Amino acid sequence: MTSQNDGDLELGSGGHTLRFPAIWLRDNCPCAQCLDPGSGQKLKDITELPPGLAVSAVQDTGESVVVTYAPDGHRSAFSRSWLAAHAPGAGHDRDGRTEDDKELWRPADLDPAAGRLPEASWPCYLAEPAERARALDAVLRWGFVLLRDVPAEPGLVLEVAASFGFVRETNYGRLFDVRIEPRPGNLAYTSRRILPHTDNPYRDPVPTVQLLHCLRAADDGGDTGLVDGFAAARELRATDRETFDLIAGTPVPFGYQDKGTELRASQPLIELSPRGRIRAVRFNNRSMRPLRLPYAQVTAFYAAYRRWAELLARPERQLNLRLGPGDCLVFDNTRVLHARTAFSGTGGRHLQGCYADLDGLASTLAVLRRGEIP
Ligand code: OGA
Ligand code: NM2
Ligand code: ZN
Ligand code: ZN
Repeated sequence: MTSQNDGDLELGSGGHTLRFPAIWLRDNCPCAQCLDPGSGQKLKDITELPPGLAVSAVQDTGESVVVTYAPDGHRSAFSRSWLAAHAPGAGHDRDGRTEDDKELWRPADLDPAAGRLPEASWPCYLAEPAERARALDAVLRWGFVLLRDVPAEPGLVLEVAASFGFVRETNYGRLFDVRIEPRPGNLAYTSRRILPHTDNPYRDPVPTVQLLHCLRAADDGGDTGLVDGFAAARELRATDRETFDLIAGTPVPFGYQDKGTELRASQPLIELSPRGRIRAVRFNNRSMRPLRLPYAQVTAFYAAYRRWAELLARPERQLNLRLGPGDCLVFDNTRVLHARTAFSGTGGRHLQGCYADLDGLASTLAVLRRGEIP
């Protein structure tokens, strides 16, 4: 059943009524005057559409719905299935990046012994599109995937990044070597313990994907820990709303500098979407800069920061792994925090890392899925 109601279109679909405002229909008109047939891109700017549009007539042929508008008599032919799939409605405007589209976890949920660790073998990943889709889906859903059997050769990490997206080059290079350096410009390049953190909060936008590929492991230590920052943030919201609100509402300055670099960015440690949902975490004590909050707010912020840090550092939140040569971790740097234990100088521990982005990863996954039967 279709009808014109108060200048809008009403369409019966699966037992309920979908309602389409005239301006919405017109902005999405698929005719060749409104949409470039080659690129599918819009030709008309919002200011070129007549104000006060209304649906003046509707012709329903079952498969398609033809709408005529007042005041100019323009006509749009929509397929019924397109209208049903794209109808405006509450909750359909999610971007896939918030807690609403993730599986939040604790280590017990990902027990390797029970085969629940998100992992894939690199040769299978290369050979099988379905395996590639499963691995990339794991990064979006669980926040990481552990790729096994990536040859422990320098530069391979860039091939892994190129398999799903584009390397984000930074001041650290296209790739960076994580190993002990004589004059380290970053604690990464020492054998020290590094607590759970996200990388590069001093950048805006931050790299949303990080890769770490193990070429050589330490004789002792250098174990990896992963923490689901969204799961921790949800717990903070549920148990201590005041702290959560303070953390989500206070921009924190981060910085990094060396001879050729001076980076600064200021963002809250928990970032919310416009709808107030958890969308990103940033956490990196090493690179926090002096807070410039009003005096009266500083002490309260530090108390909240301590509570948030304690929650993130709880052992029961941390998934412990030991990367061996050939293991490559691909993770969501806006969600999953990573840590390493201190390590011995013997063994020549050497990781190579690089950055990339989630939008490219999601695009590669969507294209892979075009081939699948829905
Ligand atoms: C880092 C880091 C991980 C590791 O340097 O930021 O997280 O395992 N390193 O050395
Ligand atoms: N490195 C490993 O974000 C950070 O400063 C963490 C990043 C140096 C590229 C370390
Ligand atoms: Zn049109
Ligand atoms: Zn790091």
